[in-house]
Amino acid sequence: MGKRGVKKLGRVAQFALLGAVALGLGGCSLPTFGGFRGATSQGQTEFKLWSWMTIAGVVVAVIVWGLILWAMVAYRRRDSNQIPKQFHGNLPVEILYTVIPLIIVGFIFFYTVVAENKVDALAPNPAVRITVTGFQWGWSFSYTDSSGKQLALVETAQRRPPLLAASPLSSQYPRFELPLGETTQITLVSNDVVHTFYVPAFNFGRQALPGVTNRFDFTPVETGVFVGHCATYCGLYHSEMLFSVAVVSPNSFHTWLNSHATSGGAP
Ligand SMILES: [Cu+2]
Repeated sequence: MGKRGVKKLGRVAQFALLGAVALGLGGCSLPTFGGFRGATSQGQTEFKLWSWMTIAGVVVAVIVWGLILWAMVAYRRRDSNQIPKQFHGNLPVEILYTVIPLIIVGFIFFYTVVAENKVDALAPNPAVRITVTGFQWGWSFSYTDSSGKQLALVETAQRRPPLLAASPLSSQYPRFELPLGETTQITLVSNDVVHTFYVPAFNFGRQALPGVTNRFDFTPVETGVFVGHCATYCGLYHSEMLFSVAVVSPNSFHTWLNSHATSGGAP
């Protein structure tokens, strides 16, 4: 590698570093790289992981593309009669390109485990408990107290669904509510086959498996109405397994809960 080559290489590294620093300093104005910022604290954790992994990927890509370009330009054929020096094997380089990816994968593994532990953490005393049941083809959202007694119920209208193909926000699909800033624990089950309860804006999806109970928490950090759908093909009307979730203030939430109280009454 000539002096000029080293200088050019230094410049490529500088660009990569500058890019990473600019993105880092951008803070909350980080581009989303096609992801959602996350309307729950769990979703935000997932978004952070996604962002840093994408930034790391971009940095690696810039370095790799830079090196390829540099090699193409610096070592292009100048003399049509000259054959490049022939050799094979380079132990230090081979060790380097084995060790660096191993370190990168180690980092990704570590931060993924940390993020998933946060996302999967269950609050000991959630403010709200909902049992979500997936069935062919719809959802039921049963609000319960800590003893499992049902307080309120929202569910897909019982019908052999003709294809509505309406927006998930349509009143023909169920909408359940969550209180802003409070933790809701979801108990997810399936009545028949495998479904996936998926809310893109929460950066969260989990399978509803027959015979298995999945539990997870949502702590919304943003009010709004967010669409959700089944994300595992589960039969003819899979595409009709739509719903929406509204995040509202705790006061409006309790008013809403009372208006949906099942006989026996909400608190
Ligand atoms: Cu489904």
